[in-house]
Amino acid sequence: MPIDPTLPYDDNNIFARILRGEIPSRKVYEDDWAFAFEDINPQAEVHTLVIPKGRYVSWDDFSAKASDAEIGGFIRAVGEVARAKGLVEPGYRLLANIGAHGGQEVPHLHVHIFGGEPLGPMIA
Ligand code: IU
Repeated sequence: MPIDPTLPYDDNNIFARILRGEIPSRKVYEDDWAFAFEDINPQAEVHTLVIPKGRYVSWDDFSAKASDAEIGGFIRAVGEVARAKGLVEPGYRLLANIGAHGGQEVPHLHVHIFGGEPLGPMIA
């Protein structure tokens, strides 16, 4: 079920629990601002999720409420993950779903990194 991105942050959402280490994940990167792990249902040869450590439901509240340091740190981390996975050449795709029309299922901001193969025009 797509989530309502205007709802308050739920500290028990699954990605909050992954961040706290209560649920295992295939971690690929972590720094002060972000945590990255492999998607459990990959839609491409490489499908990694990057999440901020802060309590943000979606790109909407993140872009509105996060500090410049959080935003900068998170965006830099997304690039670090892509570089660490060797995706820069021949390229990759970033995606963030927001709310019902975006098809967002988990109420903690996540950026999908897709790559490792030529991608079609759209990917969920
Ligand atoms: P969405 O943008 O909210 O639609 O994407 C949620 C993603 O989280 C989706 O690709 C799931 O496969 C992925 N995921 C996960 O990696 N681990 C989980 O425990 C759950 C979802 I629930």
